[in-house]
Amino acid sequence: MSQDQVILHHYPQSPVSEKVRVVLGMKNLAWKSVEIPRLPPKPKLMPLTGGYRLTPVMQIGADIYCDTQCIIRALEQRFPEPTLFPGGAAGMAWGVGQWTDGPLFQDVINVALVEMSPNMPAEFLADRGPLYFGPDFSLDDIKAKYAQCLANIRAQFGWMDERVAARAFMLGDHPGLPDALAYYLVWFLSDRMAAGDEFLSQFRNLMAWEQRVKAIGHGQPEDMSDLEALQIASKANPQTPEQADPGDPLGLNIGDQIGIEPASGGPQVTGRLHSLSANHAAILRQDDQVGRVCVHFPRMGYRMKRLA
Ligand SMILES: N[C@@H](CCC(=O)N[C@@H](CS)C(=O)NCC(=O)O)C(=O)O
Repeated sequence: MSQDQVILHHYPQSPVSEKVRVVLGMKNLAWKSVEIPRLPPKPKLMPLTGGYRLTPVMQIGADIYCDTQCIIRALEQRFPEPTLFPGGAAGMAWGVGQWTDGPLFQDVINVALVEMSPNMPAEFLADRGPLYFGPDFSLDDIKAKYAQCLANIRAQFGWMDERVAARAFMLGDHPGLPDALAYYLVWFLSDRMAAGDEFLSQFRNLMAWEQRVKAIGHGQPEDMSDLEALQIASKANPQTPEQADPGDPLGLNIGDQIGIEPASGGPQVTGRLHSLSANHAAILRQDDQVGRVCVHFPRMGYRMKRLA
């Protein structure tokens, strides 16, 4: 198996994973698909991530990429053509994700959870409610916000609709990162909202664009078992070179024992700092089952601190 073999740990219903699946399609990559549980515990994933529980996770040998920001950045670096930034759109295009994955996602997840709640298993709501709305989550509170969230979505989907009125894709003639960032939320809402088709029908340009993005597909996925993925990690060595970040505002140094976790909360992953930059942090950790792995995170949206 090639050293560059991309393995995506995800599940079909995961909207955030759909963002990455579309990027894999844009780059027409062959990749391995490992289906993970929708709820913790995720015993075949934890040896790879060291505790990070969100979906999706990408694995390339013994390098493990957490969070779609980090996954997509790594895909663009390893497989630069076709680029996710046609027309030289690199840089601020990443900022679009701070809107779509932030306030827009929050509105969409509110509507989606309310829509799903009548048929949702209690343990799913008990997990996702606090995950997205904090420890004081109550279904009544998010029901009370439903109409306001839908009004917010109408405004924001309207901006996207306007953007593709005279363009095939968000950046022009070719698909790019902003398409993936927008598409997964349209996909999510249309899948989870009972009257989704009716709501979305007001965005005529966006609906035509949705079909164009859908037609790109997901590249060439092939199923792989979780055990095989673990075996691959245990036989491989991390390929990431050591890289210091002399300008790091936190003053972190290579070799420091650090803890890293999503700013929204979640289990801390610990290890020795191995590679650091403005956008990326990678730690080395030793796992009983898979041996030495390098776990990568984005810096935006994550808290890091020196432990010793
Ligand atoms: N910032 C993360 C968010 C990931 C996220 O919230 N994923 C959802 C699935 S769509 C999730 O992890 N849900 C809980 C789970 O799968 O256990 C990313 O971009 O990867």
